[in-house]
Amino acid sequence: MKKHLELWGLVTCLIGCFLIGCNPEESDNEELDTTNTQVETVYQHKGLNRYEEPIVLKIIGEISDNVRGLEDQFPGETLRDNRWTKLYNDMLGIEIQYEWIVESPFYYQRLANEIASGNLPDVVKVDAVQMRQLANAGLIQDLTTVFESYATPFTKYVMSQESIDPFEAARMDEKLMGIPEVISDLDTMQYIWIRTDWLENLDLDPPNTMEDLLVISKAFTHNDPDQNGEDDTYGLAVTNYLWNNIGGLTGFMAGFQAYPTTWLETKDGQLVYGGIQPEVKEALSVLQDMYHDGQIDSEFMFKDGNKIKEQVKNGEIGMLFGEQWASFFVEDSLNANLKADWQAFPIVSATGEPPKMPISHQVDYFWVVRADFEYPEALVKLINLHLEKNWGETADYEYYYSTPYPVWQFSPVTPYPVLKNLEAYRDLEYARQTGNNSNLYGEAKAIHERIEAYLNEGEKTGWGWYKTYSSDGAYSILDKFLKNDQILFDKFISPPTETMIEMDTILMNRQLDYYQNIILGNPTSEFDRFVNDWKEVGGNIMTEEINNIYRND
Ligand SMILES: [Ca+2]
Repeated sequence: MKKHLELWGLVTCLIGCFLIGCNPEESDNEELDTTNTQVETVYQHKGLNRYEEPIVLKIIGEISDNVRGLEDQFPGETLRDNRWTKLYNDMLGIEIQYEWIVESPFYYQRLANEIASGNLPDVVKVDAVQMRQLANAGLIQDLTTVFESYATPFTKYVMSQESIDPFEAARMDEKLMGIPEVISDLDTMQYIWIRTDWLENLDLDPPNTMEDLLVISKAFTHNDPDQNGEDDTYGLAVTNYLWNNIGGLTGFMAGFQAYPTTWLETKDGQLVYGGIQPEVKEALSVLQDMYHDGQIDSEFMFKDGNKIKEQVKNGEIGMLFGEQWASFFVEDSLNANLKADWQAFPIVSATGEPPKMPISHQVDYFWVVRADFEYPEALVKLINLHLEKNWGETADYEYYYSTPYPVWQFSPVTPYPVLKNLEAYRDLEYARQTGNNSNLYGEAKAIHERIEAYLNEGEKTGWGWYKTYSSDGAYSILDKFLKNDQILFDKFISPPTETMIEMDTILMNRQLDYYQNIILGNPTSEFDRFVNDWKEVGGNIMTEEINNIYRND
């Protein structure tokens, strides 16, 4: 891990030096020379070579309001035809053709139907279960050699930044059956986001322990934290789905050493499921008390993320657990109330031990290639060029990634360096400590400018960036958790086992039902019933399968 971080520093330096080399104040000739040399070196790799005879690559796509917004923003560009498809065509000789594009909510259903009827495009993104089914049916090809020989050093480097090897989840019988879509697992770290103006109104300090947190939750519920004389606030927001990235309970339960969706290693080297461990029962019992006391909305079972967002905006919520981008989730409350303010705080412990945040590996989707597609390396070339043009030596970040409109969403493949946000924070922090901003570039520079606009000109859109990236923002907490070894990584990485494919959804739903009902007031002894249920309905077999894989690795 540490080695990776150091290496990344080197890469950022390379990019920085290159950008300085391109300073428009230098003479045209010099600029041309530098650029040409860079382009030659980078693009000599066969993973970035252009097909002599351009090829067609058929894919499928989904369209959302985000993408439609981009199409409005950039007349002449559409999901089918834009700066990215043009780049892939010009530089690689790959013509992207969408077989179909549907609205996001219908995408996965349509995809499932197409797979069921055997219609596969040349390249497609699927989930782990679909990948296994397609591989078993012989419909997708082994990418082991293709990736090994066509991925550029930069691509390989970026894909090794995860704390685990993301390719492990894509390997079946030693064959690489898909290219994992690597998502940052550290970005899923949870924080306690608290209305600090309410803390001030009630003369309370931020929480250091779970006990403090429970006092705050109670006070936010019963002591009129918004000082409007009405009983109209909740201590803690909880969404109906208990594992949401905002409004979920993963960060709360971690304080009790309860890790309900994580596979944990016992002292004797066995993997056990966190969801059936007794610590969860204790956490649920505390949540039940909070619910009974009115600190959690009596209608939380009907509240999804959007409804919670509305409650936050209306000033009903004083505290929630959420990821680093929760700043952008809560910022609406500032429009409704000029005094409203929020801050991210570290999760707290009920046990006296420093809390550990459980983090699962974020490899949910995989790019696969149809068995009889002639150019499997084309997928790797797209990935190479996407990374290179955004973060590589020849990056053009403000044209291809963020203008500041998120034009990267025009690209059919969107890999990114998983540590980029944390690194941006570290670069910003270094600049703040040294008072020297001249080394900020690309993403860190853009964030710096947004924060400055907020601090100096009161530009509201900079507030969220400030709360996430400032010296006491969310990433400062992540940085400390990493340094203090307070991250607990999920031990299960492999593709889903046979029983998992069959039973995982059923077991997860059952777990959610039991947990919700206990919070709503069912006796906590129901937890023991759940544990037996879980074991009998497939959990025991699943645990056995997982331990077999774990032992063999
Ligand atoms: Ca009130």
